[in-house]
This record gives sequence, structure tokens and C-alpha cells, in this order.
Amino acid sequence: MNVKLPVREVHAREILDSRGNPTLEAEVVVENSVTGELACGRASVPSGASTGQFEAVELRDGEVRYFGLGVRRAVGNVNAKLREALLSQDASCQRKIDERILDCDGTQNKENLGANACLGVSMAAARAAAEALHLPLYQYLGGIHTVRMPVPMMNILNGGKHADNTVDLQEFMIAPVQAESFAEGLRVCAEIYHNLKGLCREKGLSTGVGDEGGFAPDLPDAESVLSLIVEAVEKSGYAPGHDIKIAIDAAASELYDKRAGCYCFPGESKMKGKQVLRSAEDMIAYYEGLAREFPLFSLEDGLDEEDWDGWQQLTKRLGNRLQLVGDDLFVTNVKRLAAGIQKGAGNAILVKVNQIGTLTEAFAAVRLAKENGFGTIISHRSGETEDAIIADIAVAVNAGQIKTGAPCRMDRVAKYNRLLRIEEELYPGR
Ligand code: 2PG
Ligand code: MG
Repeated sequence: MNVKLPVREVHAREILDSRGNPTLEAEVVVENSVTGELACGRASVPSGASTGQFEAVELRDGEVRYFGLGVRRAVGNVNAKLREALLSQDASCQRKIDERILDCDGTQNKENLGANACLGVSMAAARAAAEALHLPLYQYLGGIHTVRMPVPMMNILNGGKHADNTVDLQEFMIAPVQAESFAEGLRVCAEIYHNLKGLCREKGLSTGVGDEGGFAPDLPDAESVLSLIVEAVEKSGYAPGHDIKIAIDAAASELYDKRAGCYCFPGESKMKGKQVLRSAEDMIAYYEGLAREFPLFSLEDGLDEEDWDGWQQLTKRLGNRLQLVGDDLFVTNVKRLAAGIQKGAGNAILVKVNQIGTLTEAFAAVRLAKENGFGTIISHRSGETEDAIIADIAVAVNAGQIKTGAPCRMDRVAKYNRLLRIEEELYPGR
């Protein structure tokens, strides 16, 4: 007898995210048709700062309260329209639940109900279904295929839109590529994080942190950031390039000046007392130089989200040496990813469920990436909550990599801790 999980209740509320801005939390209650038991799933929606212009629409109220950032309209859409669309629907089929959500919204970019409304319900429905079947979420979503713990890409130094320092590139991350387990990798990264703090202190640099928990000192350029990170790795007793590799998220769309047709580096300009501008060609040469000098293995959003030609060049020049990750470029959207695959732009995708608005669509992007040999990284947003669902998702889809900030601030650490628990369940005694 097939168990069905009819939806019995759908509810949303406004809560706060890690930046103190409102976001949406949803709850879905389902009934197990065999046992009659009720189960509730809850999920909350993250929010970006360096959002791509092609992301699904995050519905904000635009009223006086919370400086326009309230999400009461999105909450209202869940409590009325989505609730009505989903009551009695079978939550054991996530695809059908998500299709109902898409139909109910009826637009390409979810501007009607809001991607925040859609995603909250999509994730809460999955949680409720897992709960009703007494399965951990990663297992419900991935079944017996859940075998791979992700390697963390731990962001230890913040810049760009995530901090008020002079570092122009947004994220500098370390990856423990030799670690024998997730737990070991996490330990290694956390030790390096602490040593980085010590080095900042010794050098008279700020040890304050940015939105994702990484340190946010004033440094003149990417080279000095990378040198400092290499020093922290060595001080911790690990070999840069062997034990630890470095990833950058340049978030270049944020640096791109459309009118001038070039990338502006305001922090570097300020620190060096002269204006620093780079063309797409300069950017590629710049990354080439950084990759020669430092143990880089991954570069995310190296160029603007609309510069397909530049991305093709970048991929030709660096694609065999670096993982070139499209975040704002692909926005977890199969159409944009398919265009990138066809053009040879990038070789990996950053997957953020709120960029697209339902789990089913995010999983489709992961599938398409894998079928085409693209790398996959499940990612947080700079505005997060205590919800650690991306940990379960990363394991469920065998993404191989996760990006979820520093080992600091519980909104980030919650994801790492969830992965520790999952590893213990999957590989006891590892
Ligand atoms: C990114 C993300 C997450 P935001 O650019 O990759 O690190 O930042 O959520 O601000 O878009
Ligand atoms: Mg990014």
C-alpha cells in the first residue's frame, strides 16, 4: 500500500534573518494516510546582498516598516493562495507540490507570489514529508544515493558587499581537499580561521567579521589577502596547495560599471591612492596571475553576469586549471545554465535554492550540471537563518561541495553542525 501524505495545513510568518532583516518562515502539516499521524515541517528562506539581476523575485513590501523590507505580502500569499492550492495535495511527491506552486504563481520569475513565499512552502513540504516518513531530510530527498559528504568551501575573509572594509573581492575561502572526513576538514579549517585571527591581531588589523563570519580587515588588494591566508595555513601546520586550496568569489557583477564598461575597485583605489579600473581582459589576466602565484582552485563570478563573451574567454584561458563557478551568471536556472554549457562559459554552478524558488527546480539545475560534467556547490546566502536545510540538500544531491561561510555566527555554524550529525549517521566511527 502506497503511503500518501495529504497536506492538512500551510502557514507562514515573518521572522528575522542574520542581518536583522525580515524573512519568511513557512510550516506545512501533512497526514500519513497509513498511520493517520500528523507531521509538521518548518523552513525559513535566506536572502542575498549581492543578488543577481536574473534571480527569481524576492517579494518585499516596500512600506515604511523595516525600511521597506517587510515580507507581509509574501506571508499573505502563503496563508491564502498557496494554502488553498496545496490543501489535500500529496506531499510525498515533491515535484507535484512544486508544480502546484508554480501554477499558482503563474509567472516566469515568481513575481506574483514571490520566490520567498514559493521556496518557504516548497522546503517546508519536503521537511513535513520526511518527518511523516520518519526519515532524515537528506535521506528522504536523496534515498539510497546519499553517499558523499561535501567538502566545505569555508569563507574566512569577507569583502565586497558583505563587509565595510577595503577588500573589493567578496569572499576568500579555504577548502580542506585532503581531509579524510567532513569532521576532519572542518577542524582543519576552523584552526586556520583562529590562526588567521591571531595574525590579524599581530599585524594590527581588525578582527571584526563580515556578514558571513569571515574577518573583514582593511587590506590593499587580493594579493595581500591571499598572502595572509597562506600564512595562516602554514602557521596551522598545513601545506597550501596540498592540504588546503583557496577559492575566491569575486562577485564581479557588483564591481562592474556598465556605463564605463569596466570593473571598479574602490577599496584598492582608496588604499593605493589612485583609481584602479580593470577591463574584462585585465580581469582575466589578473586572475591568471593570482592563480600562478597562489594555490587557487576555484573562482566564482569572475566576470559580470551579462558578459557571456568574457566568460567564454575566461573559460578558454583558465577552465583547465580552475573551477569557474557561475553564481549570478546561472542563478540556479536551467535555462541560463544550458546557455552556459552550450557556450562553454564556466564549468561549475553555485546552487542557491532561493535564486529559483522551488526545490524541484534547484534539483533540475544540479542534474543538468552533473550530466554535463559541471561541478556543483550548494550555497547559503549572506542573509541566513538557523535553518540548516542546505546541509541536507548538499548530501542528498551528492553535490561534492558546500559554501556556507565561516566557523563563526550560528547562522553559518548551524550548517556545519548539521553536516557533522549527518556524517555520524552515514559513516559512524569515521
Ligand atoms: C554569493 C552569496 C553567498 P549573497 O555571492 O555567493 O556567499 O552572497 O547571498 O549576498 O548573494
Ligand atoms: Mg557568489
